[in-house]
Amino acid sequence: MGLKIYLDGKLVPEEEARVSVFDHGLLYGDGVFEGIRSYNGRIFKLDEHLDRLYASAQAIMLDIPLSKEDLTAAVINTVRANQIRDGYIRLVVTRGVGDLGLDPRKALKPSIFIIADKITLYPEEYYINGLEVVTVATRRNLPEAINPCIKSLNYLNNILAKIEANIAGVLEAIMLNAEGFVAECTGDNIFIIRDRALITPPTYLGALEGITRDTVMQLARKMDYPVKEDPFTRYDLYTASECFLTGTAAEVVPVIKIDSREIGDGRPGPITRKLMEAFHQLTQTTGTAVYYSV
Ligand code: PXG
Repeated sequence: MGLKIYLDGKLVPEEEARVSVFDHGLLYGDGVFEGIRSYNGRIFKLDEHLDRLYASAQAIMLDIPLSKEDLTAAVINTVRANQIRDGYIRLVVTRGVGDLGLDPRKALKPSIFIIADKITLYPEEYYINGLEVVTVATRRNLPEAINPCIKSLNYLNNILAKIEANIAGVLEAIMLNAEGFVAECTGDNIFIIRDRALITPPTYLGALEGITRDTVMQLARKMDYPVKEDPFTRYDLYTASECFLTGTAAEVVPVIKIDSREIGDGRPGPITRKLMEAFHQLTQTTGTAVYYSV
């Protein structure tokens, strides 16, 4: 499609944007990434995404070879070079080229690439009618093994859960942690609503600190809904009055059926719909400007 890709300091045509078969990002999933949206010529929550990227890199002892300032400029330039207004940005930092052993010390220079592309939106019907999801057998990674707060390139845990969702014929899977508490979905955080209060699992149970999750919590507090980060189980899912998922790609999407149980009255709930609208407003009015006149 003729995209220009940022690769290690240069914008190159997509046909030339290649990484080595010896890159440890490919060989071992050794690297970190972010998925970011731009709306109407502005990059949404860019600062927060970059902070999380550096935190993930810090946790795996990966030195990102660019300052936050320079990386910010690289993201903005890539979006601008591709003339994207409403788009999806994938920012990836790999351990770089090493040898066939997994020792990261052999990979001397991390590689950075940025893809800015048009976004494929989820079908409108899911936002209007809500989503059906299932809980799956694959448990979310133990925080003591690979902490789900690290947004690493190693997504096999999530992919195994996604395969279970595919087999069940639904779009998302709810993953529990090893103790049976609800953790998150394969690429989304989860919220339930009970007695007007939003409840989402604390990240220490095994969830990414989602930027959409944080944004929705802030919006809900402003709208005077109580917000709690509390452990909950499948029982709490089934008996919630509302349920929704959050993520950069999905935004805020209502859930109306879980493991064949109808949630609430089986339609997107009123608080979920208010939050969807508030989130939409925020995406249209805030963010880092890419173009000189937005
Ligand atoms: N949990 C996980 C495991 C994620 O990967 C989220 C929650 C939501 O976080 P944000 O910050 O986006 O609100 C994510 C991020 C995809 C896709 O193709 C989705 C994500 C990442 C990469 C790809 O659906 N979601």
